[in-house]
This record gives sequence, structure tokens and C-alpha cells, in this order.
Amino acid sequence: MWMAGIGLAMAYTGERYNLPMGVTEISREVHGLHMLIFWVCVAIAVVVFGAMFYSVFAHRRSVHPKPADFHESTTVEIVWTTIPFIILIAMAIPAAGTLIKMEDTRNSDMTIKVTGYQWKWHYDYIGQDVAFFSTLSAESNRARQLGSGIDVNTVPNYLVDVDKPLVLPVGQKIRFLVTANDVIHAWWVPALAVKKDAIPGYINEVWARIDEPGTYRGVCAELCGRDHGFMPIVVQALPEDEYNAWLAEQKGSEVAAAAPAATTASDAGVDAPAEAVAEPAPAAGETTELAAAAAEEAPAADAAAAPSKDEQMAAGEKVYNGQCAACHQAGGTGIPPNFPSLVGGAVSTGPAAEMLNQIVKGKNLMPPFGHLSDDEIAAVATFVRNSWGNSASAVAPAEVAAQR
Ligand code: HEC
Ligand SMILES: [Cu+2]
Repeated sequence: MWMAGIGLAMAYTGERYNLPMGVTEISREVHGLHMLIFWVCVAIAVVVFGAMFYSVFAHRRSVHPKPADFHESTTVEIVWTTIPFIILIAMAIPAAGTLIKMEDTRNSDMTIKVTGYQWKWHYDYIGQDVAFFSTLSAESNRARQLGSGIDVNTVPNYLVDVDKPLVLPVGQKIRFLVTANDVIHAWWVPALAVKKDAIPGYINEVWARIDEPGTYRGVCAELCGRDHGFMPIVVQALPEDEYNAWLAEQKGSEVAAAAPAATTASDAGVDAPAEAVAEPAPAAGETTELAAAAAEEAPAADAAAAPSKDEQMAAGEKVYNGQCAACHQAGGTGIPPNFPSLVGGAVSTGPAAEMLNQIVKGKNLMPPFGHLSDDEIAAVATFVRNSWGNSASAVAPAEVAAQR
């Protein structure tokens, strides 16, 4: 167990014993401060313990049977008050300089809103119409289940891997707005020297400019409930052109996903034709924060084409593995008696409205999933209704909207 612990610590600090140097100017400054103060502590320890051990040895009873009994020395008292005072001030000056730089989020090139949820992260590329949840990877999630029988040492990046990493460009000043939607979390990526509390109702700011492309891992750093240990963070830093390509691709798929049909074939129990390729939704004009929010809230308004059933099954499987498999298990079998099987269940294969209502609103031990988009819920419902031998109608996003 402790071996796994060390492995984990290494995985997200990147160094075995020391604070990581990191990949930002700030992280290197933090590392420098850390080393400076470490050596100050070493020097103090050498002097203090040196004096102590010297006295213990040189003035031991066999040598000095009659102890000295001097008392009160103004000089010594002044010295041992002023020296620590000077040391503290000397340490505070460079530390304050770095702290001020860390707080300075002005002139950023882009903004990411980071929202903590029990137990996942949501990333919103402000003004870009790109937003998604990032949850523990399906592989880690399977292995972590009680009695999974999977040797966690065989799982790459066990517990520090996600289904969808936060992709960022190198060389840009990225401002993070950090908040939470339920309890307090903390967004911590050691390589970026970023660790900020995510507090419901508050928005904390922090920034980073990443120098090197790479994958940087972190975890939630605020005890946030049962699955606190299962909401890792993965930042994938790409060169700017690759990042732009990625972003354009996301916008494409987001638009496709955010463009559910007003009327869908699935209402009539017929699959939407696969060739009904989603057309890009009308340009949102100025991509402002507001526009992004509006697009997120009312995607059905400018509907273009329905996602095909195949698309829904693929997207639904991802949502299922990320959101539902912890309780209902990968094969839909559940863990009776608490977590019912979804195979052939009355709700899972019954009227869509009832099932959607339960997913959106939750029921007893099942938490509500209203924070997922209409498309995600429609996809996961379609997936459940048509997997493991289930065979029921596909579900259109508009049907989900009706349950909100
Ligand atoms: C935290 C555990 C948990 C998670 C995660 C969870 N469920 Fe459930 N689910 C439950 C429980 C508990 C019930 C039984 C609720 C009741 O009837 O009291 C349930 C019931 C259901 C049912 C009805 C089954 C039946 O026949 O009664 C469906 C359908 C369902 N869940 C789908 C989902 C989907 C889809 C997801 C993912 C978006 C999901 N669940 C995630 C715990 C969970
Ligand atoms: Cu958390």
C-alpha cells in the first residue's frame, strides 16, 4: 500500500523526494524559494544542534562535575532576538516578490473556468464555446472498485488519469477561474505551481504560462467527500498550433453535439439516419462569456440535425463509464441490493420520460445528473436502453430538456 502511495506521489510531483521544478517561471521561482529556505533551515539546524551537541559533550558531568550557574545576559538575549528577526525578513522579501507575481492575473491571453464537482472537474474555455467534464479514467475506475481483482500496479497512471484532459497551449498566459458547485475542492497541479481552493459561490483566480509541452498531473487537494481521492487532474500542454487545431476540432464536435433536432426519428422508434451529418450551428457572433453560457443552456433553440444512434451509443458509453459505472458497473449489472441492475430493468427499458426524469433529478441513493448536457443524458440513456441485451427506443436530447 505505501509503495503505491510513493508511486502516486512520484507520478504527480515528477520527483521522488523534492518539490518539482515545474514547467513555469513561477514554479521555478517557487522551487528556488523552497531550496533557499531549505538551506537556511539547514544552516540554522547546524548552528543550533552544533552548539547543543558541543555543550552536551564538552560540559558533560565527568568533565565538569560542578555546573556553571550564570544567569541573564542582555547581549545574548538581544542577539537571539535580532538574528531570527533578520533571517525572517530576509526570507520574506523574495517570497513576497513571488507571491505578488502569482497573484497578478492581468493581461492574460485566455481564461479557463475550472469548477469542482463531487467528484470530477469541469473545464470551460471562456469565449470559445468549449466546455467538458473530466473524470477519472475508466481503467483506474474499474481497478479501484472494491474486490475488482485488478492489480493496480498494472494500471498506467493509476488514479492520476482522466477520460478527457485539460488541453492548454504553451507560451500563453492562462488565467484560471476556480470555483466549485457543491463542496470545497482544490485544483492542484504541482508542475504548474498552481494550487487554489475551489469554493462554491466564490471565484478564485490563478494563472500559469507553461513553457514546455507535456502531460502534467495533479489531484484535488481539499478533502471533499467519499471520492476525494478519485478526481485527478490531467493537463496536456501542446504547442500553440496543435492546441489551435485541437480547439477547432472541439468546436466542431461541440457544435455537432449541441445541435439536437427539434423532431427526431427516435420518437417514432426509428433510428436517425447515420448520414444526417450535423451541420455547424449558426455562428454565435461574438463569442463572449454570455454567448457561451447561453449556448450551453439553450442548445435546442438552434437545432440543426439529430445525432445518429451510433454517435449516441459511442458518446453514451463514455458518459456511462465516467458517470454511472461506479454504481451500475461496467456491464450494467449493478451491485444489488443497493445499486440495481440496468439489464432488462423496468425503468431502463420502460418509457423514456420516466428514465430521463430519474437521471436528471436523481432518486434516493442515485444522485441527480442535471449538470450533464441534454446530449450527454440522451446519449447515456440511449446507450443503457440498447446495451447488454436491452432493446428500447433511442432518446432525443429534446426529451431530456422536457424533464428539466
Ligand atoms: C451513486 C450511485 C449511482 C450512480 C453514479 C448512478 N446511479 Fe443509477 N441508480 C442508483 C440507485 C441507488 C438506483 C435505485 C434508485 C431507487 O429506485 O431507489 C438507481 C437506479 C437507476 C435506474 C433505474 C433502474 C431500475 O430499474 O429501477 C436507472 C435507469 C439508472 N439508475 C441509470 C443511471 C445512469 C444512466 C447513470 C449515469 C448517468 C446512473 N444511473 C448513475 C445509483 C446510481
Ligand atoms: Cu474534490
